[in-house]
Amino acid sequence: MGFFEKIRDGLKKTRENISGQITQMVRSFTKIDEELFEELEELLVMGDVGVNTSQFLCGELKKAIREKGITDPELVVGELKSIVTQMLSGDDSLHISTKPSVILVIGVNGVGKTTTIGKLASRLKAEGRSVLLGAADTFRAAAIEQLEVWAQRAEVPIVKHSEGADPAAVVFDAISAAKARGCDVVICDTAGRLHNKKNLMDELAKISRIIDRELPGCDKETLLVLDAATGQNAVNQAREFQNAAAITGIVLTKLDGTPKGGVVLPIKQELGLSVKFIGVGEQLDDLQPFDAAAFADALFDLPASAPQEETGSTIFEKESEAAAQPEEGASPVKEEAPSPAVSTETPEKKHRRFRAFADRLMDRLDEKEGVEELLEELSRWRNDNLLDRDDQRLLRNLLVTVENRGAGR
Ligand SMILES: Nc1nc2c(ncn2[C@@H]2O[C@H](COP(=O)(O)OP(=O)(O)OP(=O)(O)O)[C@@H](O)[C@H]2O)c(=O)[nH]1
Ligand SMILES: [Mg+2]
Repeated sequence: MGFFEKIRDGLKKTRENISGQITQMVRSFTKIDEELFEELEELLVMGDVGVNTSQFLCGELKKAIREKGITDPELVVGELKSIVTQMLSGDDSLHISTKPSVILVIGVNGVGKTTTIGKLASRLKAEGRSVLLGAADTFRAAAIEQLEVWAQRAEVPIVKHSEGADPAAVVFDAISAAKARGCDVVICDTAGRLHNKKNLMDELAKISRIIDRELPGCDKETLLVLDAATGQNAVNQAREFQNAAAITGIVLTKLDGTPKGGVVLPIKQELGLSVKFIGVGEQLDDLQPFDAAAFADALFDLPASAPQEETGSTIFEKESEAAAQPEEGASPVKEEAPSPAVSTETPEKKHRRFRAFADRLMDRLDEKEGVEELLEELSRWRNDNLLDRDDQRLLRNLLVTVENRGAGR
């Protein structure tokens, strides 16, 4: 699979969640008006873009549409795409030119730090750099063993101590070994315990002091790894880590399989941090350097430079067509094409549609089956501020029931 295909494939769910919904929404409008912008903002917020960034995007979009005199709603998505591309552009390359340079990989438990290090080592090695790993997550023995497995896969040396050792001492030894062997890059794993603990800050500060003392003036990258599937929570994690370390870039993992990839936008816009790599799978070659234009292309449709599909239409168009003309035997959920974003809907019709949804959800909860697929729709209803009072009460009950039965996220 090529570079574009990998990203496009990895962003499939996010694309369906954001641009798929937006395209469907703008098609229900015949002119560009305030209501369209309101619905757009709502869809962006639901696509994990965050309130502030969604407002910012809509503001920029309004400006562009006014300046260019655009009146056709179908052109809105293209404009949005260019604003997103511009917003995501910036310095996304690794600065590792001194020999050796150091990459510290930080982040909370389970976000994909160790996996990312394995993939990154393999990538840098393929580029002709000599890499050495430092197992500075000494919190548990399994962490060291896991990094060893990745070192073998990437075919790079590793420096390790035993469980419970001082992480800064591991970094010291890794730097000494890299100097002795003439390595280009040292990549250090770190423990992923709670990010708001003072001991983590102290540990990172101590590691930084060792690096500065042993390699004064070296290029140092501190990459914060965030799990895209945690959505807005990833933004909060980044905020807290910004207080603990001088982050130079983000690695956003697990973009494959989550519809929450829109979180890349607030990370850039609200925190001013560049995403340098994205993780789109668990294999050695599933780490991609971040490219704003390619990302926006994959998020909105096919890249202009990529070969066209056999039919000549884009995947994106195919998806929209499929949504417009449900196949025979398609699931009942799809046939109803639920979208609170139908601008011409009367309150009575909305009420009926919501009640039908509530019935369906209760049935699934009773059967303990297929609830997951309805959660997205539930969150759309939660953001619908046009429900009447009774429906709002029912919605609150539904949310509590979902929570109590452990069906929520
Ligand atoms: N699908 C997918 N899975 C990933 C990706 N990156 C990491 N994972 C998986 O996420 C899980 C956790 O990854 P680790 O690399 O162990 O995470 P960590 O941050 O080192 O975790 P701790 O050492 O426990 O703090 C593993 O099962 C990985 O295979 C990715 O981009 N996509
Ligand atoms: Mg780890």
